[in-house]
Amino acid sequence: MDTSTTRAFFPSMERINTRDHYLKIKKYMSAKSGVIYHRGGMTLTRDDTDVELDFRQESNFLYLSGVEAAGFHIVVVLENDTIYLIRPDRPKVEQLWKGIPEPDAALMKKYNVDHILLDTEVKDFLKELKPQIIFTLDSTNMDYNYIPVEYENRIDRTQLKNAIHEARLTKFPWEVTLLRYAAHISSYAHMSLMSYCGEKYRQKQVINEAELEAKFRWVCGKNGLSRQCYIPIIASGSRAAVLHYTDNDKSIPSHQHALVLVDAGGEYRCYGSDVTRTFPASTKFSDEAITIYNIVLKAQKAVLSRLKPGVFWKDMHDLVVRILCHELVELGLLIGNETELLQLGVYRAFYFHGTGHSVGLDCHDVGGKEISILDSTRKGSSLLLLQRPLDENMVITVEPGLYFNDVSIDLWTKDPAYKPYFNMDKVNQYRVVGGVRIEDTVLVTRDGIENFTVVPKEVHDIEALMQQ
Ligand SMILES: [Mn+2]
Repeated sequence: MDTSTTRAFFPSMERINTRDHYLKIKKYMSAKSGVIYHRGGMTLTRDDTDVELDFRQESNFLYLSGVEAAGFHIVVVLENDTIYLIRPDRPKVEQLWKGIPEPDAALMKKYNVDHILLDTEVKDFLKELKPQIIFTLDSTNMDYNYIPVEYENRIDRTQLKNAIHEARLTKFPWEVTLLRYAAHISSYAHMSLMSYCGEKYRQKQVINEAELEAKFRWVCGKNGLSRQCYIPIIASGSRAAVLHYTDNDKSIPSHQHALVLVDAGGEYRCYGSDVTRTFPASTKFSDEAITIYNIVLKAQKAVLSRLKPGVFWKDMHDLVVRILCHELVELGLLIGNETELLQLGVYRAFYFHGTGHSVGLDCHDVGGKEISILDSTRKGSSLLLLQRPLDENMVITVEPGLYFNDVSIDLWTKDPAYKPYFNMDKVNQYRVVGGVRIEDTVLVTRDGIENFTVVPKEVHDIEALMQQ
C-alpha cells in the first residue's frame, strides 16, 4: 500500500449535527426547563510570553457546539431548544493580526444555531433570559464572571455533565465516520513506520525514535489528521515496558530481541483513535519475542471474537488475565496453581493496566467510566474502565499487553510473600523482550464489531511488511 499519497476523500465536518447532540443530551437530563451555559476553550500563551500554544477545543464544548475555534460560548434554552452561539468580539486592531472573523450568517449556517451574540453580551443576556436554573460544567474554562451574581445559588454543575458523558458514550453515524477515518489513517501511519524501520535496517542505518514520531505525524497530517489524539509513544527496547514513555528521543537498538512499541493515533476534527503495534527492530522477531507476542495476540483475539452488545467489559478483562496467567504458567515464568495466582493477582507483575476504554472526542473518552487506580501494590484491585454492558455504536479499544518492567518485577519478586511464584531464570530470559502491547480501536455493531484498525498484527505479516 502506498502510504505516501494523500487520500482524496476527507469526511466532511458538515456531517456533524450538533443539534442532534444537544437533543440527545437533553434526553438524559431530568430538567426540561432552565438554561445551559458553557464556555469553550481560550487561547493560551507560553509562560510569560506572547507565543500562542497549540489550541484544541475542549471536548464537551465541541460536542455541544461543533466549534473548533477558541473564545466561543454557548447558551441553550431548554424550554424551546433555542441555541445561541456566542462568538468572541474581535476589534479591528486584532483583526489586523488574526484576520476578519466569519460573518454571523455564515456561523449560523455552519453550526446550525439560531442566534449569534458577542461575548461582551453574555452576562446581560443571561439576566434577560431570567432562567430558573443554569446548567453548566465546572470545567477549566468556566469563568463565573459571565454569570450574573444573583444566579450564584441557581447553578447546577452535575446534571449537564452526566448527560453529556452519557450522550458521548454511544456515537452518531457521522461520529462513526470520523472515528473510522482517524483509525484508518493512523493504521497507514503505523504501517509506514514498519516499512521505514525495515528499510533503514537493511541499509544498516541506526534510527532514532524521534524519526518514527515525525513520520507518524507526517502521514497523519498529510491525510488531514493535523493533530494527535495523545503524544505518541515510540518506545524501543526496554522502554517498551514503560506505559507512558513519551521522550521518544533514543536510538533504536538493533539486537535480535529488540522491539519497537508504537502507541499512537491521530485525530480528525477532534475525533481520535488509539492504536498500538509492536514490531521487531531487526525485521525478525526473536524466539523469545514471538512467544510473548503471540500470548498477547491470543488474548486480544479472544476478546475481539466475543465483543457484541450486552457483553460486560469486566468479563473481557477477566478473560485476558486468565489467558495471560495460563500462558505464563505454561511458559514456566509463573509457578503455582492458576486459580491461586489469579486470586493473588500475581499476573499483575507483567500486566498492570486495563484492557480497554471508550474512544471518541477524547482518547480515554467519557462515559461509563470508573476512575482507575494504577497501583501495582494493590494486588487484584479493579482497573476496569467500563462498568456496564457494551452497547451498539460504542467505540472502544482492546489492548492487552505483557511487560518486563524492572520496577514492577522488583516490586513483586522481592516481596517474600510473592517471590515463590516467580521463576527468576525464566523472567530474566524474557526480560530482553521489553514489552508488547497490541491495541485496536473497534466499533461495537449490532452483532459483533467492526475493527477500525487495519494494521497487520500476525508475526509473519509484520515481518513480511518490514522485509518488503
Ligand atoms: Mn488505549
